[in-house]
Amino acid sequence: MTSTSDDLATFIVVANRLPVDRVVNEDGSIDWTTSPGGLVTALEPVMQRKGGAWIGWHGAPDETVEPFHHEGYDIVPIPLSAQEVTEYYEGFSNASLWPLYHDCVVDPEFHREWWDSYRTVNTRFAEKVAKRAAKNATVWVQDYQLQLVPRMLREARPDLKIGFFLHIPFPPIELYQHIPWRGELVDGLLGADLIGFQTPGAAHNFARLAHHRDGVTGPDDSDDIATLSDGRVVKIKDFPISIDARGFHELASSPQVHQEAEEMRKELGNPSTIIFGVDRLDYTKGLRQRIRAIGELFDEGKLDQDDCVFLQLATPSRERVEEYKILRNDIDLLVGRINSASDTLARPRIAYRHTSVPRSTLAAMYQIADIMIVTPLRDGMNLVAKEYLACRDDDNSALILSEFAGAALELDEAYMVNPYDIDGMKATIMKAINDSPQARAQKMRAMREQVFAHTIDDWADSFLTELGE
Ligand code: ADQ
Repeated sequence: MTSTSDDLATFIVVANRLPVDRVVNEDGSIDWTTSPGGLVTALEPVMQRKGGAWIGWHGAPDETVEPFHHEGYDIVPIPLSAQEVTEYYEGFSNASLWPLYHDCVVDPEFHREWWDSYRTVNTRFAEKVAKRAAKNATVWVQDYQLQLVPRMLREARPDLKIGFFLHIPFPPIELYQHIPWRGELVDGLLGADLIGFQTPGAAHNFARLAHHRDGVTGPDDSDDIATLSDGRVVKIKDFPISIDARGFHELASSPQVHQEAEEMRKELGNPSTIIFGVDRLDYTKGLRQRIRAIGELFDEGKLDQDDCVFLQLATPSRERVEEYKILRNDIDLLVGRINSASDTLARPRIAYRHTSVPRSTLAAMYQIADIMIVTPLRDGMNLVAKEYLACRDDDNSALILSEFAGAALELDEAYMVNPYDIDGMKATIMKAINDSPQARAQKMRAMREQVFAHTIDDWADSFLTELGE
């Protein structure tokens, strides 16, 4: 591990979490491995290509970790106290902002001490970046946990080029106005030179809000530029995120993954149809509705359990936040109830695993998935849908996708569902299973083309070019 504590960087990514998890080996030595999750999957290849520094929390409360070098770039850990994890991270970020930005699919809670903690932690991040950034460096701030950082940084270091990208949706103004500290959050973002969103709708929602701030002119419908009272210009635009499509495809094509897929299919009893879902265990992902719909199809005999299995993988997520505990229990109960209604001992209707898996195992699961089901109630983008397409070679497969995922705009050939409409979802699942091979193939080809034509590198390049990197 090389210390990099004095190095200045010309390119910096700032995110709540570092892209690495600490692993303590049996002999007590420490290794850092790449952590799972959408944001890391998206940005790791960019960092490996560009170098520089990634500033973020290392995941252990009340601990200070020295900076180190990893896979071609510097890792700069920011400490958080246990109380800050509770208030800034689990509280304001994940129990206030996260539900509100996802259309209030559960009620957001607001507490003044959570907000104070959010501000304190954002200040710490901004101070660290201000220290590590070389003159005129480019700083790319990520996501909803750090919305105050652009403005704080602008005040400390006007020489920097500052970009901000929001990975989750941005809600309509009518919901946003509920936040007691809404003005400060918007001003925080307006400290950036460029603010990126997943979809034009999200960019438009933010632009409408910005327009209402004192001294801000524009943007109007024909314009994505806000001009502040000091004459500074802020660009507001959509940059739909994507994946390393070729990387996923190569992985999925390897003999090891093929073999793992074959063994998995056998373990599941060689059914003729495998329906597959994989998500962080999050209430925005629509798991309750999806499982209910598939359970009913089994009950009604439309899906035959001698011939069909639903494989659902859920990654543990935010396990100390109340709504996530409730969700975990609900899903356990729901799956248990559906499986216990089975009239055979042979195999369950739903093979459910609450775990994270290596990327190669995930690629094998994409390989055996005849039907991929992605049904969030609201999602910024959704990388799983794109990963599935990149991993498939044969066209005899189908993607079922929620119209409320950002990805639905680009993947409009998918079997589209409204996840709140259980009957509609059931009908679409049956259509995806029973459609002609030609109809399925035509859809798969069109969507695969889209995913290979707009990769993660294109996303990063277009954002950074717009920022003037
Ligand atoms: P997430 O909400 O985490 O991302 P998503 O875009 O689907 O959602 O990304 C999840 C990532 O985690 C995928 O790369 C997937 O392969 C991986 N993953 C999921 N379950 C796993 C498991 N059990 N084991 C291993 N890996 C697993 C947030 C936003 C999204 C946005 C991304 C990127 O909520 O809307 O698409 O950021 O901007």
